[in-house]
Amino acid sequence: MLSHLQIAPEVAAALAAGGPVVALESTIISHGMPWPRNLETARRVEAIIRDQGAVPATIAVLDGRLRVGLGDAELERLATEAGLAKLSRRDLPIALATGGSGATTVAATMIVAAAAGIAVFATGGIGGVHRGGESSLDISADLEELARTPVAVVCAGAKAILDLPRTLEYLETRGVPVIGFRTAVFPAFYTRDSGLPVDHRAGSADEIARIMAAQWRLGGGGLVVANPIAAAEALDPAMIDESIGTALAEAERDGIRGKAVTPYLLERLEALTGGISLAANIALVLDNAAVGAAIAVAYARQSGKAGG
Ligand code: PSU
Ligand code: MN
Repeated sequence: MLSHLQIAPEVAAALAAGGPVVALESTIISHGMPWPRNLETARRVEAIIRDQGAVPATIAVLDGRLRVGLGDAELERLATEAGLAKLSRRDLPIALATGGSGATTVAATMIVAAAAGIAVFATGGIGGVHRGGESSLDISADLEELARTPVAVVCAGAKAILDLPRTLEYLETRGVPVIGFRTAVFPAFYTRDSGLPVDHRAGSADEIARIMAAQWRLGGGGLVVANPIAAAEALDPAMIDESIGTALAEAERDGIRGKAVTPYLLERLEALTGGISLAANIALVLDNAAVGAAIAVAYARQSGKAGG
């Protein structure tokens, strides 16, 4: 796999110096948001991470290469190319061997980040157990990846298109710590409170960095760092619940299955809320980038001290 890894010079230099780097996924660009807000957001996320003193590393597979750190032309390609593949863990070997291209999900981004030596990854929301997952077995590969791959994933929880109680049960079973960043409850993406508790409320980036280090000294895998959407940007729960109900019914009616389910639901939700959900989505992604950068800075500082 390492022979397919192509790390941008700026990212490689930061990693070699033990400096802070934040990985970013590309499925959010190609399948999670519409043009042109997707490209605008991808650029703003990178700028916010730089402002906080860290180096952004957007991850994708381009022409059979695992790319870590993209230039503007590549971001634009991800934002505009029609029919770009969505790549999760099982799709990576095929893309590499056939010279394929695609956007990486949370799971695939974690794999590439870990291979490059990046400890922190910021995104919008993770995949999870879909509603009805107890019979369909539609459970995102993101959850298995969190169980095995040592990367901290900063997110605004998971969308309520999913079965959030079962998602958290699954993470507990697979030994994934779920840390609230200044919250004691798991956020539900567009809203701050799913009504479900997290394992621990962390008050600072430093505290999260210490938990990451302890997790990895224990030989553990990933961690979920749940950062709720800002109160001023959060959506009305009743409004978003209704749209989610409609989107789920449409997916059922249209017989959507497999990896098409999540992009379908995201697109329908955006349309059903008339763009309100997109504004919230962008706001929370930008905030997760800032928190991810703060954690990467804290982790790099602590690792530097620990390593002498
Ligand atoms: N949830 C969102 N926005 C997204 C995704 C999930 O709110 O863009 C994307 C992420 O890339 C995530 C993927 O890893 O969907 C999960 O897809 P699946 O359920 O097919 O594993
Ligand atoms: Mn699925």
